[in-house]
Amino acid sequence: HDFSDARTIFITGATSGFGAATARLFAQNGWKIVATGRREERLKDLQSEFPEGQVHIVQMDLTDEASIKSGINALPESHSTVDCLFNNGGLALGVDPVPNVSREQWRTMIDTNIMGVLDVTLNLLPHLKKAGKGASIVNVGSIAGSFAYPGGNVYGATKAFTHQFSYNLRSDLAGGDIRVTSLEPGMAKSEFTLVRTGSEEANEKLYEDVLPLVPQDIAEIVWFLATRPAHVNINCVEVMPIAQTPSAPTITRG
Ligand code: NDP
Ligand code: 8X3
Repeated sequence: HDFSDARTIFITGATSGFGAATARLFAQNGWKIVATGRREERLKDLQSEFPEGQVHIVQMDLTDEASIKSGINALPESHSTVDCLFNNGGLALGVDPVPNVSREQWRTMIDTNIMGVLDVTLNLLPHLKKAGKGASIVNVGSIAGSFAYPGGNVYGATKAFTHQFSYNLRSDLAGGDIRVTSLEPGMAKSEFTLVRTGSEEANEKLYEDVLPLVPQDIAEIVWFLATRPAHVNINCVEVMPIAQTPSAPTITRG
C-alpha cells in the first residue's frame, strides 16, 4: 500500500466510542490515522486491523501537557501533515448535583475536556497549517453545553467552553485555511456512561428501551465535515437521537 498521497486525521480518544469509530471509518476510506489515547493495547489492536503504515499510534494522556507535546513532536514525516484534527477525547465523572460532588472529579474533567483540547490544538496547529486548504478541526462538545440538567454541573460547563472556544478559534484563524466546527451530540451509546458512573447497571439502565445515537453516527458526521469543499465552514452541528428532545425549563412549585 502506498499512502503517500493520503490525507491524515489526528484523533484524540481513539480507543473507544466516537474516536474508535471515526478512526475505522476514515481508515476504511483510505485516510492515514494518528490514533491517540491512554490505553495502548487498544491502540495496537486498532493499528493491526489496517495495512502497515496507515495507522500511527501515540499513547497520550490529555491531562499531561508533556505527553501531548512529545507525541506531536515525534510524529513521523508520513503522518505529520494533518488535514483534520478530531478533538474528541474527554469524559464526564459523576451524576450527582452540587454539593454532592468531588473536587477531584471536577479537576479531571477540566484538565481533560478543557486543557487537553487546548494543548492538543495549540501543538497541532503547525501540522494543520502544512495541510493548507481543506484542513479542519472538529471539537466534540455536547448538548450538555447548552441544556442544563441536575448533575451536569461541571461536565456541561466544560462542553459550553468547547462551543465558545471553537467559535473564538475561528475568529483567531480568520484569513487562514483551517475550518473549525463544534460538534455537539446528545445521548450516544459508548463507554461514556460506564466511565461516568463506574456502574454496569447504571449504564444498562440509561440506554434501556431507547435507541441512542451510536458511535458510527458520529463518525459519519465527522466524515461529512472533513470532506466538505475547502471554502465551506460548518460552525456547529447539534445532533440527538429521535428519542431525545430538547425539553422545557423545569418549574418547582410549592
Ligand atoms: P468513551 O468513553 O467511549 O470514549 C472516550 C475516549 O476519551 C476514550 O478513547 C478515552 O481513551 C479518551 N480519554 C478520556 N480521558 C482521556 C485522557 N486523560 N487522555 C487521553 N484520552 C482520554 O466515550 P465517547 O466516545 O462517548 O466520548 C467521546 C467524546 O464525546 C467525549 O468528549 C464526550 O464528552 C463526548 N460526548 C459523548 C456523548 C455520549 O452520550 N456518549 C454525547 C456528547 C458528547 P483512554 O481511556 O484510552 O485514554
Ligand atoms: C453527553 C450527553 O446529556 O448525557 O455529553 O450529558 S449528556
